Amino acid sequence: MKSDSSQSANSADKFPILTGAEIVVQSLIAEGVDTMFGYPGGVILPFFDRLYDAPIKFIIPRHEQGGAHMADGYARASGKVGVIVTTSGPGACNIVTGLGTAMMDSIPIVAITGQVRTELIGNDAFQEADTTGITRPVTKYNCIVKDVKDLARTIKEAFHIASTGRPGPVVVDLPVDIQVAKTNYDPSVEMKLPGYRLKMKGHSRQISMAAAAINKSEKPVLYVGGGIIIANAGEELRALAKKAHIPVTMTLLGLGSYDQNEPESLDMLGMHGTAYANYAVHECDLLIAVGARFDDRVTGKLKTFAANAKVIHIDIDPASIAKNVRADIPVVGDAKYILAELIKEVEYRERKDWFAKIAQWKRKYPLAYDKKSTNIKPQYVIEQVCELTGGDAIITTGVGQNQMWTAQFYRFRRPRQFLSSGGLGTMGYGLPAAIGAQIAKPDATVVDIDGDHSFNMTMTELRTAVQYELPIKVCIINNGYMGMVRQWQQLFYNKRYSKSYLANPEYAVVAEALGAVGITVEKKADVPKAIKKMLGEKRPCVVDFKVEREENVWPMVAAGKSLNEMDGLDLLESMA
Ligand SMILES: Cc1ncc(C[n+]2csc(CCOP(=O)(O)OP(=O)(O)O)c2C)c(N)n1
Ligand SMILES: [Mg+2]
Repeated sequence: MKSDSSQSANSADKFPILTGAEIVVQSLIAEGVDTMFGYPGGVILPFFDRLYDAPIKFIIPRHEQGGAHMADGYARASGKVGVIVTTSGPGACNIVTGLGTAMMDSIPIVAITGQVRTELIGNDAFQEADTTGITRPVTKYNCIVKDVKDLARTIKEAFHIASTGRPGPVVVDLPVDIQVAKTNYDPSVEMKLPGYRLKMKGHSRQISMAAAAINKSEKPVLYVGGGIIIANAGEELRALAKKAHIPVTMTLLGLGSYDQNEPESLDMLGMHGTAYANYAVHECDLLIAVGARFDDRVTGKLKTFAANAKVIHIDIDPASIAKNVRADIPVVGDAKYILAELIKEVEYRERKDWFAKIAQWKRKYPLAYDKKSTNIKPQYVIEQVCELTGGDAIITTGVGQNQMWTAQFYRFRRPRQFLSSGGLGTMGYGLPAAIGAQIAKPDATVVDIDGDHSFNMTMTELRTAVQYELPIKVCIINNGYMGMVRQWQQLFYNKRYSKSYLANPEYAVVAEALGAVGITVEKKADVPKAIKKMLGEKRPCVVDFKVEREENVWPMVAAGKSLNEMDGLDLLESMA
């Protein structure tokens, strides 16, 4: 017997005998789960039967992928673990994209997938899929439960692994016979994870070395990622930047970790980052990376990335350190703790020349677009959404130009405000993620700023928002193109717009048919009015903005170029 061998028959007696399905329900309640997402099917029915009267809110998406993104949006907005349940085979396969999205962005999700009877596994049984095999590369951890006695412990471990260290998705594959088998349920069962060790505190000598380097630096930059948000270290980041007087640039996933209205903010860096962030990183003498992983969309050409800088790399995941860029001072541990320690040892420096130089870049190359145009500029729509929501909404996005413009033109103030698929770049993420976020934060204004083609991928979930009376808003930046693909084809494929166009439906009509409010905006003058109407709606509301079709995102560091080799700067300068 693998588990519970330490318990005598007598001590086991004091625990109630439950079915596997009941044990899962009890374990979820014990983990504090009050909301879950999922879709039923044959081999998960014993579990669904126990959910019939369980005190857990249950949201049924229209497609399991949508459910996985909802769990992800719920997790990002709340900081809690998102839970998704599916049946075997097609149900489990449908969440692979959602798991990959969460994996790349370090989002805690527990997926419970039904599986065929243990005796049938490997037989090509009806709706059998090798779920653990298929999901291994897109999960932090996965397993199949083959003995009901292991079940309570496995669920506990799943939540622990998903939510600690560098978080990520975990799949627990649950054969139908295990769901009906019975055993004693011990809620205090201990986890058995001897190989899973967390390093939270960081080495104190490394921290002191980092502080000394900061105190000595003339031209430091804080380069921060999603790790700050995951670690709930926003306040510590602010305190460090203020106390030591250091400019801060954020990755796409880091947006919200530092208030962009503060003078230290350099906004986003990287391929479509600001010129002032990219120049600052290129010229800095000390790069302090926190909870960021030097993704290629951030670094551009590795050889020349922050080439003259000493690099401090603070991350909870030792595998991320020095993976892409050398780390002169690595510090492994939790960002919240390490920043709190760093703050104690850093000193204020004026760094007059450095801040003056940055101010000059900010003046010369602000994010800009043609404000005089009579067409609806996508950037204008996003600026207006920002203004009319007071910069306070929770924003989700699709992938492509819409996502980059949102990152550029919405000014984020706090963690967990911007939810976007960064690592995997999953089109179709925006709408279901908004649904998950609205469920996590019922009182918040949640706006999905989406691309037309991204929206096309999961728009069926609009009906889910209608059914659960979630007042989410969707702003479709409708350029009629897979805009980012078209931009690359324009710039790098001689304007051969090969297969980057699809005929779209009238989204307002689709929205109305699904029970939501639909608005179409074709004139620039109608943009603010439409946004105000949208914000006042109690039902889900879709606004279809027919924007300038061939607008591009600038600046741009073409793939493989250095951060200081940005295209589009002359344009920004002329519109500044
Ligand atoms: C699921 C998926 N398939 C393909 C891509 C590749 N891709 C990246 S951006 C993009 C176009 C997105 O079009 P749209 O949603 O209309 O956004 P826009 O760039 O026009 O704002 C495509 C096809 C992707 N990121 N995700
Ligand atoms: Mg588009």
